Amino acid sequence: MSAAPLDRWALGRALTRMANASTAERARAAPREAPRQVARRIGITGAPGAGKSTLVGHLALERLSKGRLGVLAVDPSSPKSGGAILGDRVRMDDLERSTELYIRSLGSRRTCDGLADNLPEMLDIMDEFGFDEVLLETVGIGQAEYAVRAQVDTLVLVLLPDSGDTVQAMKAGIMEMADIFVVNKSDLPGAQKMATDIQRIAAVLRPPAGAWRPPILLASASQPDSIRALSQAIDQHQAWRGADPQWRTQLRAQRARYRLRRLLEMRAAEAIAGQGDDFVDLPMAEQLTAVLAAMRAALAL
Ligand SMILES: Nc1nc2c(ncn2[C@@H]2O[C@H](COP(=O)(O)OP(=O)(O)OP(=O)(O)O)[C@@H](O)[C@H]2O)c(=O)[nH]1
Ligand SMILES: [Mg+2]
Repeated sequence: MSAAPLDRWALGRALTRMANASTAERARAAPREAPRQVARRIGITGAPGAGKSTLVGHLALERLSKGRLGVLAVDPSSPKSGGAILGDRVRMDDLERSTELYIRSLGSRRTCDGLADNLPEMLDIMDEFGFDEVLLETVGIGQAEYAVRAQVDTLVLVLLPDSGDTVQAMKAGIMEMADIFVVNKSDLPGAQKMATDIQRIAAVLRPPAGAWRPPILLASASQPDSIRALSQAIDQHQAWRGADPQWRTQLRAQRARYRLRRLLEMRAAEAIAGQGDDFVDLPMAEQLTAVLAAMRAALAL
């Protein structure tokens, strides 16, 4: 547990400032050394309306005893209140009583991968404020799973009972990325069939010996046992991860690369958009020179 009390006002301000930071400001904000404390990062992703917020709310109640807990919800639509973020089935008074819980909604703005623009930096801020764990809700819109993968230690993919076609469509890519599958709303028909479908696909993938084998769980907001089982699966995955001495170093390298790539992608998009009409008629080499010059200037390099 963190000793210093949580300064919500300072945290809120730091997150807001980072949410609105320009690319150049972000470049300056990159940490030079590893933070003293790194929060466990649990990603909860899945299709719109899969019940992610409701699940995150119940998980937050279940995991509050593990220390300072942050909930960040990347909301592609409008910013919502804390209550709406956590779905409509959780008793908010239980959560709000806690001084060690912080809930925040982040708009996904202009990014196409469904993550907030400055999410890596905002997660660093959570580390600085001594969080033990961060639950990150993102809407899975294809690329989102790839983007969120680099940001979290444990990725939970939330699926619905009645989406047999979706499993076919998502195929191996996303299946290989998730650490835990949850067939949510298992009070509705078709949950077991969905779980069996995932099992079949997972069996074909054949993970190498020693690899994590993602559990396939059924969950429902109305069944507290199912939330507890999910929470335990998260703990098991965290323990498995932590047993690998190389893991933290690899994770840090992976996140650093992702951060840089994202910074360059955003700046490149801005630099291209800022070129005049005659730009498209220039030879490619000149286009590149112009774009790189604009990027250098914007990043104040
Ligand atoms: N039957 C059933 N309905 C549920 C369950 N969990 C959530 N819901 C309902 O599903 C709807 C969507 O729930 P949310 O938790 O907001 O889903 P979400 O995935 O966060 O939605 P977005 O953030 O908008 O993508 C709500 O009407 C919930 O009441 C469940 O376990 N069973
Ligand atoms: Mg939600």
